[in-house]
Amino acid sequence: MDRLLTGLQPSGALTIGNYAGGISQIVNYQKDYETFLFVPDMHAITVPQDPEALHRNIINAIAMYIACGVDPDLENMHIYIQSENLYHANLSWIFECHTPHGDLTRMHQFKAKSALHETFTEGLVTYPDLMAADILLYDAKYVPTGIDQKQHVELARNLAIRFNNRYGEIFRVPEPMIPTIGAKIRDLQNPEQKMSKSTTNPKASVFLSDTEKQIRKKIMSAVTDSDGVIKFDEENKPGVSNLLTIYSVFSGCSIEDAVAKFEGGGYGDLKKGVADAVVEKLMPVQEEYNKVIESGRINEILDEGREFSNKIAAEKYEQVRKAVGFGRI
Ligand code: ATP
Ligand code: LTN
Repeated sequence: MDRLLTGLQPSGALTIGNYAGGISQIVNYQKDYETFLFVPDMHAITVPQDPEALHRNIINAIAMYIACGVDPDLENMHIYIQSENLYHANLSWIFECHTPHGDLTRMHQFKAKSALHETFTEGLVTYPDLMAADILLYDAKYVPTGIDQKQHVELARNLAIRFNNRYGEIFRVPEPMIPTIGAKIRDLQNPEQKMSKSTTNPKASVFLSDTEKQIRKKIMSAVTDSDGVIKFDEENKPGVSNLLTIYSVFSGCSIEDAVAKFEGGGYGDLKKGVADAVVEKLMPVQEEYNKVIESGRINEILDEGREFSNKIAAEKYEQVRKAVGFGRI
């Protein structure tokens, strides 16, 4: 079975963007692949985190994956926490020593995040090397993500190719798996930007854990435009196109069907339709979430994931260690 691998940072509560770009793809493909789904807590500390909140976000993320339909009982599903597997950091260091600094500072995400603060950590620079280690340790074939992570997966591909050329065939070259609809859900208040879980504007992102009232309020106050026409045109009508995209992701219909359903009507009706679709999907997810938290199963799931991921990663790391000449023969 080929492998799928992805992670969603526990840097806050998960958003409908994280659902569209990451979780829903895992749910759709989990029966066809061996799946490695992990919480990249080491990535989260590239920007400051409150330790208590970080612990909580990690567990809540696992419960939310399962509530959204990730099936921990599948034999080929492995759910784990990045920091519980020390091989990620070890391989990341080796990758840092094989990556030109300029390749890292050229990354879109680095540029965007480093611009938000007066100073930034070295971890924010080397973040894609850690992400490459996350992926390449497991010979993943596909990496399901939103469009924002495509560049990082490309860096991982390049590292794999360069490493293989220099040291012999060690890594499988992974491919990004980007959804055709929902690869970039936009910020509701600033549709030029992607929706993000660590936003500071409380109206910008819909969280999977929001109440029905919050969801409706945020969607009804989404920024659109003033021409009053409902059509899909991401460049000229990003706000309206975003609403159509969210409708499509949450109702399961195509963009064309979404346009056909709402065209000719007002933006108010479109927003109400989008809010209904999101509420209809998320209310049962939230009920399931509470059940998962109460079930007390999360530790057992994570123990299995830690054991399994460490076993696979240890084998790959041993190959790398020998190849680069570390330690004793
Ligand atoms: P942060 O605000 O902390 O950077 P984030 O909301 O951008 O977080 P990540 O943890 O970086 O989320 O991303 C987890 C997964 O969700 C990745 O696969 C990413 O591509 C995807 N994703 C994030 N935001 C969106 C979005 N707005 N639309 C589609 N996919 C998204
Ligand atoms: N960088 C990703 C999270 C992430 C990831 C990964 C995704 C860390 N390691 C490996 C896919 C594969 C993000 O910020 N969304």
